[in-house]
Amino acid sequence: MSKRTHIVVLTGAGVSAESGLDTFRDKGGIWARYDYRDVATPEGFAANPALVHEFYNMRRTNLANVEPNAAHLALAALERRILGAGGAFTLITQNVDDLHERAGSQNVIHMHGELKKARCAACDAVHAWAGDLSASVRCPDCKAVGEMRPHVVWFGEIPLRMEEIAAALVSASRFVSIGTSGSVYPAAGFVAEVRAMGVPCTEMNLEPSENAWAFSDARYGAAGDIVPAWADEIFPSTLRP
Ligand code: BJW
Repeated sequence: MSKRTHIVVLTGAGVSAESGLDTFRDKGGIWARYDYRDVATPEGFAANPALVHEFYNMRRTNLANVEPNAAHLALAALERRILGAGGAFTLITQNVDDLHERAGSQNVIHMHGELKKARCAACDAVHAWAGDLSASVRCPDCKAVGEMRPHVVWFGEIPLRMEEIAAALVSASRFVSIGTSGSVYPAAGFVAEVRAMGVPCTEMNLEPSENAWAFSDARYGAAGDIVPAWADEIFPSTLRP
């Protein structure tokens, strides 16, 4: 393993599908049941905060009843092996669940936020949040009532930690996208940025994504099958304790 090895992984909802969390755009997915304008835009939240709180409360509750799957575990094991060999590993996720952390991943960039955090729109403080949110909740910091919102990135808002992501992308020696439809920007544009620097880019998904053309190679199948197999190829015996 060369010291210059830096694997940058981008994950989307498909990596958590086998854990039992719904994806957004698959048949019967979240956007088949909810209009994204109602629950995933600042305008939707302003118009009907109770609906948005109910949507995220339900997803926070669901999260307590699921476990990381073989893909999450393989990524955490691969990170340990690569760091142990002196390489670098960056895991960027669009997911708001905490399954990568629960699988043991050490450094996860949640570019679309985290279900288990809440943010005060009045003072901007971010708090760990395990229970329900509602319009009557008080900010633990500034004590404002009705200002707490899910710490997630809605359409029209700027994703989080973009400077760290940009730095990771320019130093990547391989980019791997797992379980994302490639339909939401800026995440969907990462592959083109990295490919333009001549870096190999691999797509792993159930089916070709909307930006499949931009990758140098692809593996199609369930993340729980193809991610552990790939991790073991990159670093033989990754999955042995
Ligand atoms: C499996 C599997 C298994 C299933 N194994 N695979 C026109 C052109 C370009 C851009 C725009 C435009 N108009 C507006 C925009 C910008 C907009 C955007 O991209 N819109 C598009 C819809 C066109 N983007 C934004 O507004 C973003 N902000 C922004 O651009 O700010 C400007 C800016 C950026 C940077 C610098 C400066 C300025 C914000 C986007 C926020 C997205 N928020 C959401 C909801 C909030 C979080 C939450 O509630 O969870 O994030 S939307 C939703 O989509 C969620 C996801 O993170 C995101 C991506 O979805 P993902 O993960 O790809 O899921 P799916 O369901 O789409 O795909 C799952 C895939 O898995 C499928 O392909 C399956 O096949 C596969 N799969 N089972 C492997 N077992």
